[in-house]
Amino acid sequence: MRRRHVLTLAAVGAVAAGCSDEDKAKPPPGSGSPATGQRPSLAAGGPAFPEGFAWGASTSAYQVEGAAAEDGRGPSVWDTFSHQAGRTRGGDTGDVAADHYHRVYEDLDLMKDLGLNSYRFSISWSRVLPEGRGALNAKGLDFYHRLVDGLLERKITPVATLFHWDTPQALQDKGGWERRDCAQWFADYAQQMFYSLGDKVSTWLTLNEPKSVVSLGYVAGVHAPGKKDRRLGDIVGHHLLLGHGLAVRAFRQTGRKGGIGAALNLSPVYAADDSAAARKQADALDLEENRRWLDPVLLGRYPDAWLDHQAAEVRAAIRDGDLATIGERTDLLAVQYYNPAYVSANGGRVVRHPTTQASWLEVYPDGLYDLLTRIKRDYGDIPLTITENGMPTVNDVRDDDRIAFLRDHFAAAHRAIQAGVKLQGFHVWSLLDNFEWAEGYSQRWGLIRVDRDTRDRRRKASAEWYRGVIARNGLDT
Ligand code: IFM
Repeated sequence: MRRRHVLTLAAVGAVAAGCSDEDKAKPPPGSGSPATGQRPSLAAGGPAFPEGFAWGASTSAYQVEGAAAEDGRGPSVWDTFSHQAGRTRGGDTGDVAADHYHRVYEDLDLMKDLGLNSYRFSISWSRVLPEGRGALNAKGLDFYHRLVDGLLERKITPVATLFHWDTPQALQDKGGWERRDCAQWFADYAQQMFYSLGDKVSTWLTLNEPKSVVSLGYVAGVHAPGKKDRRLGDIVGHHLLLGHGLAVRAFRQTGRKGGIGAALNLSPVYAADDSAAARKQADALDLEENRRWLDPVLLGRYPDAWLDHQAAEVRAAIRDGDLATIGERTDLLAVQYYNPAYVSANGGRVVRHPTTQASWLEVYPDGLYDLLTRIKRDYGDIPLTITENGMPTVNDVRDDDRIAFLRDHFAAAHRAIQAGVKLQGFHVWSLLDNFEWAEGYSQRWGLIRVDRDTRDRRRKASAEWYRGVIARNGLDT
């Protein structure tokens, strides 16, 4: 059953990736993919998920809200960056995005209609604090009250992310995350949110994908703030983690009920062949992709092998006591999985599976199983929730490729639950077609289609299919 869907998607992706059938059929060497015996039992139709499983969808503020200059919102680094010539495809910006700010009730009804019981969104720091610090902007905060109240009225659990890449420009002008102070500015803002919304929001995520901020914003320079300086990026990475730890501490100090954790994008890393050299490269890449984020947050330390390779400036940025802060106990880990990483003996990346319109998104659902079971094995039984997984499709509303993709990833998640992983939810990226950063509006990641001119919404086939999954709390046959 599962295999049929993988092949459906593979056929779509292979066109994009130029893969041969022969490549597709080959199991990846060293993949660690689960043995056949670990497949889910297909009771009464298809695999059923645990009672109370959170079925959700995710968005982020800059990608959907629009209303960039309304009701006192201050600019963020993404307003600045997207308005610079040549930064985004077609010069697209998030000025209007999916116009969610104005259509929030329509979107809430769409969520209800889908049957979602969880919705993960992010708060625009510069909407609630136009200067990044100081007095709250009441009108900006009101928007989040409307959103959260609307969710609760519809029995949808709000999951709020505090930082999804949109650093207030006013703080960036002072150095932003390059400055250690930014960690405290972030924790102060977080505390204001816990006090303002914490009687209604009980699940908080501190940072979204700090790895992407470093690799795309500071190494490749293709995301805001558009710098190309690895050392600076690694310092920023440390300050982000420090901000996470300080925000967790602030959460505990407020005495608010509920849980808090970080949202990390993680990739299982595989050696592309059986050689010792390839395995060594895979260990090195695993440090960058995974352990450099997981170890400090969950174990309160950086891996020695990672630290050993850091420049003196980066090591100097890591001060006594920082790791204890970063390693503050969290209540959950939000996992974002899109793709595996294969590495050859010479350190080159190898693509083993079909890709999608987003060329970096190599489709390998078993990678999700490997990732989740690895977290359990190496980090213990912290509750996990998947806060992002999905793909862009070029089809309009007949997005059968997205259905196949999601079905295979849900099945992998289910196998992980059967293997004992404490997985509590799955949030599809994304609820709506939205502003895909440097790719602008050229990629459509939503369950709901958003017309580029009118912003009218239309449910895609995947939305209808997802509604069925949620209703039966499990997959179909
Ligand atoms: O759109 C992004 C999101 O903002 C962060 N994670 C990956 C998604 C797809 O690229």
